[in-house]
Amino acid sequence: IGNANRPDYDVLVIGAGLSGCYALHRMREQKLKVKCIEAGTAVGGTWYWNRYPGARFDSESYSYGFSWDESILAEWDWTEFNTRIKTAHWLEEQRIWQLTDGEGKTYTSQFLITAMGVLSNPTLPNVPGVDSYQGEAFHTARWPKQPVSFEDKKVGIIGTGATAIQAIPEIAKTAGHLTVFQRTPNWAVPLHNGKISREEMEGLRQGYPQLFEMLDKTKMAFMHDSNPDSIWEASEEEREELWEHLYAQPGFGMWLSNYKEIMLDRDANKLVSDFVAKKIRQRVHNPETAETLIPTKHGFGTRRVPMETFYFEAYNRPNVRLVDINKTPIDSITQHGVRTTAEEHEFDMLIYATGFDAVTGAFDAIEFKGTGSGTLYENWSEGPKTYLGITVQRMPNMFMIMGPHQAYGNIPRSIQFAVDWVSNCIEYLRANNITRIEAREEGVKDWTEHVHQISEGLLSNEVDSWMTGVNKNVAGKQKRIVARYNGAAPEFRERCRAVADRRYETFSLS
Ligand code: NA7
Repeated sequence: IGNANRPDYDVLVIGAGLSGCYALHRMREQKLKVKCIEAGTAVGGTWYWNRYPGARFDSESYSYGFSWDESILAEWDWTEFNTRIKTAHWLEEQRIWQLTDGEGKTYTSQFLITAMGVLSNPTLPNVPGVDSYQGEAFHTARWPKQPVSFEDKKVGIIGTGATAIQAIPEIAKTAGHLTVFQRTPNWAVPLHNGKISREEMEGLRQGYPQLFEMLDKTKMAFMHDSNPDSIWEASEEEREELWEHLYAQPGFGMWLSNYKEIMLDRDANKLVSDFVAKKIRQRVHNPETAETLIPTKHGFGTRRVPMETFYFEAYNRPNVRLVDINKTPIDSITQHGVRTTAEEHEFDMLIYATGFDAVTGAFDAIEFKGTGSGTLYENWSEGPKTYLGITVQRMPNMFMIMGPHQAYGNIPRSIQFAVDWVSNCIEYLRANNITRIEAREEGVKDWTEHVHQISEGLLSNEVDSWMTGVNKNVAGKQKRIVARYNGAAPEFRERCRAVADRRYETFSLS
């Protein structure tokens, strides 16, 4: 452990996605000795791993970004990649973090920043035989770098979440045949993305300051703000008019700018769900297929709304077939394809769009040990407990970027705030010779209660999805939790800023 208990680094950052890159940039600005460790062979995180056909932002690209200078990315030499951290242990006596990678190499630092992403641990379906399939097989989040051809191939895809909904129309364009295995249909609405002309781009460039200022004020940090209007004060015509308008908007408008009751009131939610169901029926020619694509067990917006580009029209193609695996469940994956209770499907290629062990999954994959007994995994067995979504009791000097209980929404905007907050905190600690910071028990209790309290009444709490921490493929992830901060992003930021303004006195500092 270096000389005289001096750690190798001031700061270690796990992950070189958007969070890690910005954290690295900020730490270097502060002249700290920092190392960023990444499991992939290049930077990018989510955007490095998810290179499946059709992968794109589900929002206005120009709003989904950082507002700091990106020149760092052009000049920095990335060397230490392909390294997956296995353990992270706090050594109390020396006040340092010691990390070990898959090869047994250790790294030490005074501070640890986790920048591991919200959706970074892909999961395969828990059906027998996944290993026995002999054809080409890919998880969408582990898509190969070399081009993949679907030409004349019989392709199967399992899953109909946001990823599959982007990929299916693209794959269907060239595949010989595509079979989609659907367990839960989703309430997808049109993305309406299009090319940005030179003139438009010029206008956007001029307007960046105003754009970022506006994004700082909206509830989820997107361009679509919440709508104060009540559905019960609107006539049927007015409702239809608003919904037609939102359905024709790019981005998350239909979800985020809808009537204020739709995420809380079952009757209100039913009305908007009926509207979206009507659209699906209009767009899908085969009435039976249309009904199979309409969710019946959860209402519109109660899961992350997938944004689609001619997704429903893909089912009008003669080369696309939808299989409802509620009716005919998957028995097993075989050498040649997928066996359901009704038939054996043979494929040249099998695609798993089966999602992630989200939010806490990246933490579970590393043995985090702080002070006291037990690992972080054990201490979060009943759901995460955090202070501000950034720190954890008994994990001194550790900061989480996009950890549980943080405001997500427009993720790059949220990352930028969290990294700035953490950087400012580290700067303050160093300037004041504080070598140890830890969340206090009461702080964690109050924050966790606050996070639970602001989530009360949301219809999304009653639905299984990654947003409620459920992944049926992962042992111990069957129970719903409050995984993220469900309040408004400006309120989240205000609460974090207040703690900084009070010189972090709500932490224990020494
Ligand atoms: P999601 O949204 O978690 O979707 C995963 C899909 O895979 C979903 O349709 C699942 O059905 C399905 N799935 C998972 N396991 C199985 C098994 N065992 N059998 C059949 N079907 C299965 O992940 P995505 O990658 O699409 O999107 C993740 C987020 O990335 C998204 O919300 C955006 O924020 C970006 P289920 O719904 O569980 O019945």
